[in-house]
Amino acid sequence: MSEFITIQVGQCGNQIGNCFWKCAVQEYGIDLFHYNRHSNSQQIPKLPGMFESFSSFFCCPENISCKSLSTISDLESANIKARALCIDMEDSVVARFRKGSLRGLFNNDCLLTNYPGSGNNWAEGFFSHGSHHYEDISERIRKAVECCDGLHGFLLLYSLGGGTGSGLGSRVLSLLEDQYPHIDRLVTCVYPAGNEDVITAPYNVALATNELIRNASCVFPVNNQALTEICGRAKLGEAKDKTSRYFRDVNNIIVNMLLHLTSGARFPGSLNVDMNEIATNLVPFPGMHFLTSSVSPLSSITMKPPLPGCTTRVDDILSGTWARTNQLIKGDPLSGMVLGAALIVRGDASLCDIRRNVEKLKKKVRFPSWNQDAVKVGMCSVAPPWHKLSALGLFNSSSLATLFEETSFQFNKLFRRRAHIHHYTKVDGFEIASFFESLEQLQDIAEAYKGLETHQPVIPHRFKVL
Ligand SMILES: Nc1nc2c(ncn2[C@@H]2O[C@H](COP(=O)(O)OP(=O)(O)OP(=O)(O)O)[C@@H](O)[C@H]2O)c(=O)[nH]1
Ligand SMILES: [Mg+2]
Repeated sequence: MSEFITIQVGQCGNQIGNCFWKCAVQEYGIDLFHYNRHSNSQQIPKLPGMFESFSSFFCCPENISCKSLSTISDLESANIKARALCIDMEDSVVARFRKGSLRGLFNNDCLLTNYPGSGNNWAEGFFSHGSHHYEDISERIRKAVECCDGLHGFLLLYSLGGGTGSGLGSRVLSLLEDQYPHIDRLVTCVYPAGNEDVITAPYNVALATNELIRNASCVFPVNNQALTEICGRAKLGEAKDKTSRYFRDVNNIIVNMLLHLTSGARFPGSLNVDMNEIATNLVPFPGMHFLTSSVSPLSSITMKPPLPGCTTRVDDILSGTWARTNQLIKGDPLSGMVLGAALIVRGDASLCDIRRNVEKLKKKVRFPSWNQDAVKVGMCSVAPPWHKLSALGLFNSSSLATLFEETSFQFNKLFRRRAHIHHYTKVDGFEIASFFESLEQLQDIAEAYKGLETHQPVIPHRFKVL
């Protein structure tokens, strides 16, 4: 069974992580809301084949029958631990793992905090905290890796707009590339909405994107603006502000995508897609490994029974994966050239249903001339809790060029005036050349994606495998 170690960095990374562990536990039918067995609790049904995969996310002592686990206190008594590393350079968010309802899943080796954050400065995160904690982080990762029998990948969670997630997260990513080059590094990163209060976000985003191009195996970018709009459409959270309720709702969407993404590696299925098949099929050129994602139906993001009236029609659910409105990053992947696509279906659908919808999708997509058949299909038999069927769409599309162009544009607005750069250049280890390099890298990848539109991909020298 494939195992994953989740590494969550900074406020955003740990808030997504908080949501991730709650949903992951519930996905295995563990009652999150009742500490002890409770006769009236609305139990999530346990499905056949579910528990064989418990060790994908959790480190279980030998001789534990996972089938007998029903509540959080059962997990505690069985000494089950999350395969996780929660890092932040302040304490408030990680404290929830120490004190919250899931505290039994995290021991001290999982939790690393400091004071007082990275002040929205990538260089502080990457160099100051990154250098100070390098050995410690490396040692904690080594211990987590040692607890695995079949480690498939690291799931990294962080935002790109702040300092700790983007800077220290990038440093952890480069450490992993260095020390575990053959293990997948799958990064889910949050691009800011554009109307946020982190003035230096364009620098942090550009510097961190440069590292993502160089060191990640696959990146699943999400964008707070797209997520907010999805919440509105799914009739979640009225709150428009950055309240904890708002973040809980948007984070649920990201987590649902991640659970879906890893479902084929965790649960049985008639046509299972392992994670490495996704990268092999969807990433034809090194560096161009940014995949847009979409979840359908939107009701599956809530971890609650669907509201009456929600669609259960297979065709509606599958076509939802390529609807512009369901994308976790702003934009329409079908508006560009699609290098590769994947449809990962969970639950009750036949191969015939899926083939019919793949044909529909193919009619809407422009594929490159050298790969007209680039849709990978996965079928996993375990649907998300409360649902009979759900689907995840992944696209490697040239439409992402706009994300990189927009990032360069925002970066240049500040950099043209050299605004705020002294905060970065005063950090030991940071050189102004990193700004130029990041900008060049962003422009290169935008060009490479745009080149696909004209069927003449211009793959920059540094993306090439030599
Ligand atoms: N989706 C989502 N975005 C978040 C969340 N928390 C913060 N953000 C976004 O993340 C960016 C700010 O980054 P943070 O994660 O708060 O910063 P940090 O990594 O802790 O870094 P410093 O606080 O600068 O040390 C902004 O774009 C926020 O909108 C969250 O829980 N979910
Ligand atoms: Mg912070």
